[in-house]
Amino acid sequence: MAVLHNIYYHADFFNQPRGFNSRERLGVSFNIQDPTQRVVYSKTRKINIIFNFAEALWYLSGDNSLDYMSYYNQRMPNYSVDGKILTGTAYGKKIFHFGEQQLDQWQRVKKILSEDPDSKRAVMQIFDANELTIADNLDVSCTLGLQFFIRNNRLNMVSYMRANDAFRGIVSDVFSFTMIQELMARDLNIEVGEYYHTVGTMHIYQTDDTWVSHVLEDPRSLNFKFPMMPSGNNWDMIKKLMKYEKMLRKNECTMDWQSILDTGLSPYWQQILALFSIYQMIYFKREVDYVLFDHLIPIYKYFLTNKWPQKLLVEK
Ligand code: 5HM
Repeated sequence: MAVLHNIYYHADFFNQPRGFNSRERLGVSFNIQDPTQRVVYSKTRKINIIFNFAEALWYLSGDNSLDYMSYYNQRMPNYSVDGKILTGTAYGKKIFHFGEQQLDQWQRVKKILSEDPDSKRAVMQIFDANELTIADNLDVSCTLGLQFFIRNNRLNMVSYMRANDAFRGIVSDVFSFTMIQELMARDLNIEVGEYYHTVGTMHIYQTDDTWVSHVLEDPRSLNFKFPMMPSGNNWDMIKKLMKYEKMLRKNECTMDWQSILDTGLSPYWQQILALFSIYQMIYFKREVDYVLFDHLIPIYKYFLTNKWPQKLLVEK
């Protein structure tokens, strides 16, 4: 919210990159002391917590398919040239299968930090120079890379972006990047440190101006604690969650609370699966299973009722 305020009221430039009117500041950075607390609580800037988890999971899957993301966001096909894959935005593909050699940068970073905890080489490169050689590329990575630092025995992370939308993109980018940071910290068995966000151009599109001014006037009163990922290696849980997420998305199964308990996922990951199951009901326009909804932790109930009041604020 502070960044949004800063760009909206103190922009240095008003311009039209690719024809879109916007206001911007250059060389913007901020840090978040506790990156496990990665969400914005605003009645007017409603976050879609299900999209946020889905996008983070999509990155962790290393996948670049459009059908995954367009299930969670109908605007996604606008960014795909061939209607099948996403190129720039598919950060997971870059992290886990970079370039022709299909480099697994996740394992590389872990290895570098295990061998030299003070290293300043633990970088995951995301932007690829080839992206700019494609004429009229609809989807050029906005993120250049992520860098990890173990300092005082905690895992800090810096993200580098060429461009970030201070109203829209920032919300999901901070969410996914700090999830990546938290998961890497769990992998390395150390505490999460600080998160640093650094951006070439931070901007707001003129078409969002009215909405942005409402959001900035809106007092924030709520303050939940965002749940923390369990300690230890979470990859078995994540792989299992991905399997069920895919079945729900393809409409190959439905899941009530008991079937979610039966998966053997730990409570943190069960909650996320419950969110995906509720999203399936919303997407396929089925009645919401309120027994399942009731098992969600209060923070997730809050996000869902704020985002989909017509669906979720009905008499039971
Ligand atoms: O013209 P350009 O390629 O920079 O347009 C992409 C727009 O999406 C920019 O406003 C950029 O800031 C925003 N964006 C973002 O904020 C895009 C992505 C996808 O890589 C992202 N965050 N993750």
